[in-house]
Amino acid sequence: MQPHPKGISARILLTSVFGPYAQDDEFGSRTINPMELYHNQVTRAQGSFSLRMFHRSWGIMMIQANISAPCTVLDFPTRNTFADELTAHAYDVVGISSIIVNLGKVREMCLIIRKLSPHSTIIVGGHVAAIPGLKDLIDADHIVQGEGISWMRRYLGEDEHAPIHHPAIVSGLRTRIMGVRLTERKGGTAATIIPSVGCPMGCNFCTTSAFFGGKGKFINFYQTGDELFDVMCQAEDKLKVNSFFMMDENFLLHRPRALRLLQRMKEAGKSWTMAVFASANAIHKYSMQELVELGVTWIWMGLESPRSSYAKLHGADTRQLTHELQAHGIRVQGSTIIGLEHHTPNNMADEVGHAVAHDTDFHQFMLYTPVPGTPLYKEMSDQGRLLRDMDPADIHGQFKFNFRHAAISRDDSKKFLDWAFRLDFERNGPSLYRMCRTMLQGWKRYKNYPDARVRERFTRDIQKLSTAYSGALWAMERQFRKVNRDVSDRIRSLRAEIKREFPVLSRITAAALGPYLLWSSLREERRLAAGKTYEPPTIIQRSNWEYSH
Ligand code: B12
Ligand code: SF4
Repeated sequence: MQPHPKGISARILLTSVFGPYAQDDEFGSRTINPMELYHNQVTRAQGSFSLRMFHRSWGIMMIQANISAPCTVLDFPTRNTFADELTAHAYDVVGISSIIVNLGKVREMCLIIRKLSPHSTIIVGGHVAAIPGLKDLIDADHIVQGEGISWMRRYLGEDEHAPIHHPAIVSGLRTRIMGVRLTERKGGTAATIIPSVGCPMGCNFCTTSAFFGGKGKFINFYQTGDELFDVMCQAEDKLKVNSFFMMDENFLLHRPRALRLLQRMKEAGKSWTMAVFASANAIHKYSMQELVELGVTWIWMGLESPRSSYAKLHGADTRQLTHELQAHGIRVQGSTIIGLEHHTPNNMADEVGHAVAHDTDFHQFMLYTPVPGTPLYKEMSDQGRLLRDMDPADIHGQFKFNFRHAAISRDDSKKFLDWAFRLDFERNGPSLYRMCRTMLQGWKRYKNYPDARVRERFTRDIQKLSTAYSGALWAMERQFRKVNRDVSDRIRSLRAEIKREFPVLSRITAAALGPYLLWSSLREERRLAAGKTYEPPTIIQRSNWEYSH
């Protein structure tokens, strides 16, 4: 790669792909593939109880924060705002960030750039770069595979090994649940921290692991607990937060770093909380006390199947582990793959039943999906089992298989997937209820804990439970009577337990807020039935800009 002749004087536009996203169109948007984490792949069958929120495009935010050139990040543009931005400023470089599903949009954006800003150099990065032969499918000048900060620094003639500066990132925006959009106040939403990219476990289907080096490899932005502590202090200061979404594929795998972070938190009296991704084998490296003191409140954990052979599950009874974590107030988000090699129409009921029996707080189901760059993709390709002529826009794990499964048809793959979501919802109830149940367990266990940091964070949680969440539970109990009487009864007994702990407050808020939330969630059900979808707002952020004119 030849560095850009203008170096850090080059004017850079970094953009995500254009929306709207949650609708079917010729560029690859799909109604079932909205730009939302929970509603896309976790709570999507939960109707008005689904947790709705958007997440910024962190990859380009990280790149922007680590280059000295004048740079604009354009997040969630429409085709028009993208065209306007291109023509309003003479960009030397336009970088597009995309994943594989959005290939059609990248192709279109390259065409738009060539037309409206012909002198711009086009760089395409993110997971889309793993598509074999991509350079022949789009009109770009550079296709960047893997880590982009160091690439962009090299391209602009900067020191690629300089320390990584972490931007202040609010983890989610425009959160909605039960038909109500939550107010966005400073400090109200967790900060996202990205300690590393990739995962050394190298599960055969895992695209993030493969993209950043595969088995045994990953890229650490922050090696030590001390560095991480400093980054978190900065976010705490700028965003006034005490909760963090640790965007690291396997945060707990790096035990010395996590324990050093804990030590620093203790010394500084930080009552922080953390949502983390971790594999079962990594969680087992910690005692419950360590996790609780570290502030872990939410763990995203792969459950796959008791019969799968993934190293990350070795020695793990994931059901027992889930219940133990919940008993310590840690919300568990399980993740289960539908369509593993050993799955058949005959054993799917047992396999999904096993997943649902975990009774996690949240549960993601995802189709087994060979994606370019992964060992699974190579294996399927070598065996001639990949389906030809599939639109990449439909390969996102929430539609149908993109390969020939030994025992399950393509159409049935979707039926099993949809059924898994439904069963989890009907048997276990809304995730919001399950989360409340775990929070109460945590509070009861830790309200008198000797470490004040821990008591403080459980108190913060319980304040929500004794107020707003009490109203939500009141409404859920009523609304769920039609779906599953047993779940409705369980919600009622949770409410009774909360009332015993907070007799006055919970009663008042349930009475004041409950009927409103019942009404708003029924209204939301009607809107959803009429096809209502949600889109993220377009966001523009400029850096080093004053020097660029
Ligand atoms: C946050 C997130 C989302 C957000 C979207 C945020 C957004 N604004 O786009 C939400 C929740 C909405 C989402 C949705 C989906 N996602 Co998603 N998502 C992630 C997640 C968890 C984190 C992404 C992230 O910020 N990582 C940290 C940053 C630093 O890494 P990065 O983005 O890869 O960026 C680095 C490099 O890729 C590169 N780079 C990135 N962009 C650019 C641009 C340029 C110019 C250059 C030079 C370099 C470069 O440099 C960056 C720094 O090193 C990843 C998993 C993961 N751990 O990465 C999945 C992931 C990206 N999502 C994925 C998928 C499949 C989806 C969905 C289809 C849902 C699904 N069924 O799984 C939908 C698609 C929605 C849509 N309509 O587009 C896959 C992509 C697979 C693939 N090979 O394409 C991933 C990898 C998860 C996985 N393991 O399967 N997602
Ligand atoms: S443990 Fe999770 S993040 Fe790591 S390789 Fe396996 S699936 Fe990917």
